[in-house]
Amino acid sequence: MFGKLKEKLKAWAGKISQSNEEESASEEPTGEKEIEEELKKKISEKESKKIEKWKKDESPKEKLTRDEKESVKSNEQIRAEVMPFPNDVQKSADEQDEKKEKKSIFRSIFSGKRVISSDEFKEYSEDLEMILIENNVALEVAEKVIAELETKIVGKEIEKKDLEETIKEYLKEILTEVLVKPFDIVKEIEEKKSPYVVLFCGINGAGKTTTIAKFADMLKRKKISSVMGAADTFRAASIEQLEKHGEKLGVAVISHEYGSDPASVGFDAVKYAEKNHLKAVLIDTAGRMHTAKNLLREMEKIKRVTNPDRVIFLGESITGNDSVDQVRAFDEAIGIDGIILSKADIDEKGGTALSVGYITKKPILFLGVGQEYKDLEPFDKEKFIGKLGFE
Ligand SMILES: Nc1nc2c(ncn2[C@@H]2O[C@H](COP(=O)(O)OP(=O)(O)O)[C@@H](O)[C@H]2O)c(=O)[nH]1
Ligand SMILES: [Mg+2]
Repeated sequence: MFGKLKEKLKAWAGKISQSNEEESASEEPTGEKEIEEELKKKISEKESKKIEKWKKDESPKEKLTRDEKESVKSNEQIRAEVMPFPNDVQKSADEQDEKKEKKSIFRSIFSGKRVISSDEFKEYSEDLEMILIENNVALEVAEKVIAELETKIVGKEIEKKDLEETIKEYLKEILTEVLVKPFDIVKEIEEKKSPYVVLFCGINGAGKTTTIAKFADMLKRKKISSVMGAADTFRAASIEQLEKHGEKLGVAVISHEYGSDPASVGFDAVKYAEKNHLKAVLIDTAGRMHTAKNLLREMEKIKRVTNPDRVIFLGESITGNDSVDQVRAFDEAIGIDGIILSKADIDEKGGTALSVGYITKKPILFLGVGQEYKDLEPFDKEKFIGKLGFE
């Protein structure tokens, strides 16, 4: 799961820190010329100190003579004191080794912190934006991530050796903030005295019917009773599909004929649960087209009639921007409380979760991770971010 985005983000963080390593290395006085400059600076400091001392001296004898001046300028001597390696570059292996050692001393003096400029960041952030967008992160979410990262790193002093880790840490923080913490729906069901109604919405093929069956199974394993309402009265075989799950799971299914009013199916399911003291009512719905006004109107009516405790949007994690458009349409029309993303098992990218979560500011509650009943995983923000490569 999500291997692609993980790899790309890792590589990106590595790239930006590597480039800084190269640039900062060129600032260190590692070359022959720079070392020479550094020596000159030290030599002239020594010289002026000596001259100052002589100037202070009252005895004329001791005054600075031409010869003495000459001797002061005998830089070779001072060079030997300050940095005893030869002026003429000898090519012998020993001398090369010695030089390397000297250079590394200089490097350790000059290494340390690094500041990333705004221009430098912009150059790399274009790459980051592409990586995010290619991996199903919606443009506005990618832009937000980049803007936040920019405020965190541009102009700040960061230890060079920690740069890659620091960037990764910041990205982790930002992505964690993008996602809303999920509420505990199972606990809510357990605690409610009357039947707890969950209305599932989403377009055809998103995985609603399968997920409702998984959900009923999960509740059953926790000894929580439920009933499923087959309120998708439109799609061929949808009622039979849910009834088959009901039989397998030993969970009751309320259904009417095809073409009947979905709201009345939902209503009957709630009545059935009240009468039989069941804890949860799980209502399946049709999802012809998320843009079709009549579907959304139909959903509004089901919502009004069944008065759900939670409306859950079902989206596919593999569809990226389509899921973003869908979740927005359903949220605007009926208001959703949470999200379940199916097919995470076949999603290499991972960006849809970030997008739908950020766009709606609603939590992702579960991920569908396969076609079996057990394949419904509670969504764990930290674990998800970890899977994106930020353990
Ligand atoms: N791999 C995988 N397939 C899934 C998952 N959830 C649902 N499906 C499959 O997606 C297809 C459509 O599911 P369905 O429940 O009928 O969608 P609905 O039209 O929204 O009710 C079916 O073939 C399911 O088996 C999942 O988490 N992983
Ligand atoms: Mg269905």
